[in-house]
Amino acid sequence: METVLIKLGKQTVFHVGEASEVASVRRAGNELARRIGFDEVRTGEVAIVITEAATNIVKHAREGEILLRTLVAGKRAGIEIIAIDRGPGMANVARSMEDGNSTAGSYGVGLGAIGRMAPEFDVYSIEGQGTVLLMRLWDGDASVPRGDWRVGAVCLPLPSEEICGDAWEIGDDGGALCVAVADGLGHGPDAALASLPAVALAASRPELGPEQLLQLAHQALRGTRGAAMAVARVDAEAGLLRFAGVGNIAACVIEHDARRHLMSHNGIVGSNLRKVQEFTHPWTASTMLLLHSDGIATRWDLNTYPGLAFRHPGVIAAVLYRDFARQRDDATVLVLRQRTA
Ligand SMILES: [Mn+2]
Repeated sequence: METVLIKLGKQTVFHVGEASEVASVRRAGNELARRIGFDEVRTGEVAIVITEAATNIVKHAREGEILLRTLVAGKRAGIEIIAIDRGPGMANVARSMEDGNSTAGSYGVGLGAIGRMAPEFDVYSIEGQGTVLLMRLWDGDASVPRGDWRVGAVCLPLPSEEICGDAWEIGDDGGALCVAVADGLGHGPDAALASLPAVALAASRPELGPEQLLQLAHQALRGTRGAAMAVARVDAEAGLLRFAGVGNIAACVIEHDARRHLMSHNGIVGSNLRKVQEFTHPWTASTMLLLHSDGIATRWDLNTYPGLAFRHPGVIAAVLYRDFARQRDDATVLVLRQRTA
């Protein structure tokens, strides 16, 4: 049986702007790989992928970020590496990746190596706007665990904080997915004390609908600072999405180039729940669900990024984080769609 849902672990961010920072993110990747039981060969590949991606950033974009997290798919463990920069980008990614075509010292030299090491690799690059790379490496044989869903997420604390006050979770009740994003009031550890238990309910009680989950979270969060929270239930077989939100979590469904906003009511889960209202929306194999906290500005438009909607959801999340994070708050972007091929 194939794994339905690939679990994404907590993310860490590394600034990359000089050789010593390339070395520290490589060390962190090494430690992560060993901790989750990668063998020596795979650990070495993680180090090469991180080094190439980070070196590209330093050489061509001057600075950027690398995001690391662990992955779990059934009995298999993996590592996700996302590289983000606002550098010169590439005019033609496919051509840049062919080793024979990359001029010595160009971005493409590193990409060729990364493509050979990472069985899952996606790129979004626009000339003059920068590049986002997503790589996933897995333990065991060369096969790649394939879920029925493709999930991408960035969830990071504001730059001065260690602990993220935003949280997200996906639960699976065997038929439908239950997706929750919460933003604890303010930021830091006390915000996390509200957001973490709120989204944990999506994983522990995925069979509940959005409205019930918000009511349950409201009870669970009494005595905490409270949180903004949005819950979506996606039933692919029934072709239906149910949604309810309280407070400032932006949510929308994107179908081809049309974006439909999903409405939340004002209030604070845990202290002031005036109204919870469920909305429904048709769901098709090409629908994309996108949720983000208010650490991301709302003025983004996927249509201004040619081809981005076709990239891996993790690449989409990283591009929006790069270009719209407000920097003064924790930031979360969650993107979900069905695997079609
Ligand atoms: Mn916030």
